[in-house]
Amino acid sequence: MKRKTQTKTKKEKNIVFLDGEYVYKENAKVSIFDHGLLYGDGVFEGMRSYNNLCFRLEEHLDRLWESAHTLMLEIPYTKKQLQDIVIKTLQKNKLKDAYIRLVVTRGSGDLGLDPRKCKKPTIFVITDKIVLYPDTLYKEGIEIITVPTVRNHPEAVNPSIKSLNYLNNILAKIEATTAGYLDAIMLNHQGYVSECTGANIFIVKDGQLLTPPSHMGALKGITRQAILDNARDAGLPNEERALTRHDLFNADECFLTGTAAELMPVVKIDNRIIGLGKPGKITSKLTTAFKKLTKVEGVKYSL
Ligand code: PXG
Repeated sequence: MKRKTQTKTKKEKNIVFLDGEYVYKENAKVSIFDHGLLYGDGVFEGMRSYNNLCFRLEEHLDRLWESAHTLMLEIPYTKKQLQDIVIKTLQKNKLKDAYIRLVVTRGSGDLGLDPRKCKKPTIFVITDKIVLYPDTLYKEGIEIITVPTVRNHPEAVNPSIKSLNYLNNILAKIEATTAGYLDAIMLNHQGYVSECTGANIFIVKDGQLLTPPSHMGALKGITRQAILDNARDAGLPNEERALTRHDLFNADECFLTGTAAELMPVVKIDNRIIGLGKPGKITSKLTTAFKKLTKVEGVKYSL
């Protein structure tokens, strides 16, 4: 009996990478003086692996580097080194299918917000089993609302920076969940549609696939790009275009995209039924094409 318990505990121990070392998650500690914690000063990526293939890992690292560059945060590894660290963390945890969180903070400093006080960035990688959304949401589609909190102005905190400062999105999420909805559509400071709290948004109108351009306040999502690539490959007309709430309400189809959710059909927005009120045909085709892509695109690893 005792032996059985021990084996189980050992098997379940999760290993994370933290500042050059692989440690058990209960031993992974960062300082309360870390500016990632004190100020949200840092960047991150949320990634996913499918059957030993880390989906578009290089693209995620490119985005991480771009976010860090804007914040003048120097990552003390090469992209290749960080890629190897991600893969090694997955291997150590024997994860075929995983959710991966890669975080780079400004590091530990004093209580002033001047980043020069922080001598070296804190870097960690967490890998874990992926928690999937219930199947019914994909089959039936979800209902979401627009909320009062507007997306960050690009000249304040540019939404293209995937920073640790998610308060803008969290405020919108609170507004959605307190109203009884799963997610919120955020409008930008001009009233145009930007994105959801952790996902990009697409519509289909008259056979054309449309999504807001990043300068309207959308993160350049890796899934978003994969969908645009698939549409281009399939000859499906597509465009990055400014969208209003009116455009959403009168769309034939609507769906959200993100690493965790993949493609999530949307069937009602602010009480208006979208299209036929059920997941659309093009959404379904793009879902199939995306699933295919997750089988072939990325960095392969063995366990
Ligand atoms: N917009 C925002 C604001 C995001 O945070 C996306 C769009 C979609 O981007 P990707 O590259 O994932 O297609 C995101 C990504 C989570 C979680 O735990 C959130 C994201 C990614 C992974 C996990 O809620 N957001």
